[in-house]
Amino acid sequence: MPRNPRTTQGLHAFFAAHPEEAHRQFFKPGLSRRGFFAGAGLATAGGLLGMTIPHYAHMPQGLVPAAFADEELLVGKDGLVLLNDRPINAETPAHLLDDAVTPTARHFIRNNGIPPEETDPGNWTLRVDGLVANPLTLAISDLQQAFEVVTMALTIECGGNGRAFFDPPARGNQWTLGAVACSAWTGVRLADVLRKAEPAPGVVYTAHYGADTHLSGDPDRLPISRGVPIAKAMTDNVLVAFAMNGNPLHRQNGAPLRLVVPGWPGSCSQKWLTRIELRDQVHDGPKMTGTSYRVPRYPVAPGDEVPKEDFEIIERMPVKSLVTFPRNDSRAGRSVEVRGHAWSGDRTVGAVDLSVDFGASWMRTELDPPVNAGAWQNWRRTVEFPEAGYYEVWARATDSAGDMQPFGIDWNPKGYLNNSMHRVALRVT
Ligand SMILES: Nc1nc2c(c(=O)[nH]1)N[C@H]1C(S)=C(S)[C@@H](COP(=O)(O)O)O[C@H]1N2
Ligand SMILES: [Mo]
Repeated sequence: MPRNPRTTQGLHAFFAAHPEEAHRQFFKPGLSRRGFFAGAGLATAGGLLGMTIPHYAHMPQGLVPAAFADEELLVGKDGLVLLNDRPINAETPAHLLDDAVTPTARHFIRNNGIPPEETDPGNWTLRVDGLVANPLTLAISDLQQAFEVVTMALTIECGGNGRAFFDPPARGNQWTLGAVACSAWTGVRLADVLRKAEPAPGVVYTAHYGADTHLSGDPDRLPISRGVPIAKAMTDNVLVAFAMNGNPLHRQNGAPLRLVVPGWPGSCSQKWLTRIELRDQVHDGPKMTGTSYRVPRYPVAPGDEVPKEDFEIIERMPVKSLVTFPRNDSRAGRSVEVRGHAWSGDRTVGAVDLSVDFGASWMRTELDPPVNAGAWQNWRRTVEFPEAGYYEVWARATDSAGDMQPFGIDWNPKGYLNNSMHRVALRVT
């Protein structure tokens, strides 16, 4: 194998000798199509592309056409930007989050491991055990029969949404704005399920387990297992969900069963859910400890080293808003309806204000109440621009407790909780 395969030297030889590895090194996204294209002759490849490939003779065997690179990984998704293909992580551009309720095709994907292959809802069971008097093993049909089925619009935001704007940079997926969504989830209340299992006195925390596998392939390692304090788990907008926007869950969003814990880091919302354990201590599964989904308990200066024992678990997500129209760096006339969403974990948003003069003055938007607890709130305002030229639209939400979005980031080592204002560039003509 060439020592440094990331050069253009030897590409054809590398592909010929080690097609799988070559593909991983040269053209990461699209790896999963490799097998499909390997051995595809000119006619097949051309047929798939809908036209001939004039330089087919020079095309390495096994090379996935860039035209298809992200396609298979993001089947059923529309316009998502792939940040990583192993594990799959993809975010939604802000202007594609314009709908009041996020369509499944535009719900971001955040995977820590490899989703399960077997996701037949008829064969799925959820185990509820640990510190309970009445351990349960429930099929999805049992959940549907034993408990009230509810549908709620619920906001899921990744704790690392906005990490890309940290300076000095923070390691991890470089999410910009689009690791957030508010789909309509159908399922049963986690509280009802836990009550049936009869939690014993002394329960303090849940532990969530899913069927995805660790990137290492080691069956004894879990990619992620997080939990929440029992009081949060008993909140009546925490769902065990089997449908999303009226259809079965999308494979990448946890099919056939997942938790939806609105307002807290998305990592609490275990996908491919197989087990909930009740514990008499704070859960210590993978991604619960160390610096995962944790922030320093006190403000730190950018770049500061913080001792591990000074980190605490992130609970509610902070107040935030997103401008979904107009699209960043677009052109518009002198009158524009600016709109978007706002949310604040476990709270409601009291106001969203806009500035088009770099924060010198602010104007209030029309803000809807949440359709239910845990849903983001939609807002809009028609803005008249005094003359043609370059403007920036800044949006700033304030929540029911008076917390207001900052101009800049409160830096932390792992790049969590970035709720700084969204700025949208607009060229008024
Ligand atoms: N089993 C399992 N559940 C999981 C994850 C995962 O990797 N495996 N990722 C979590 C994280 S970090 C987030 S932000 C949300 C994202 O949900 P989504 O992919 O449906 O948008 O799922 C959470 N649930
Ligand atoms: Mo996340």
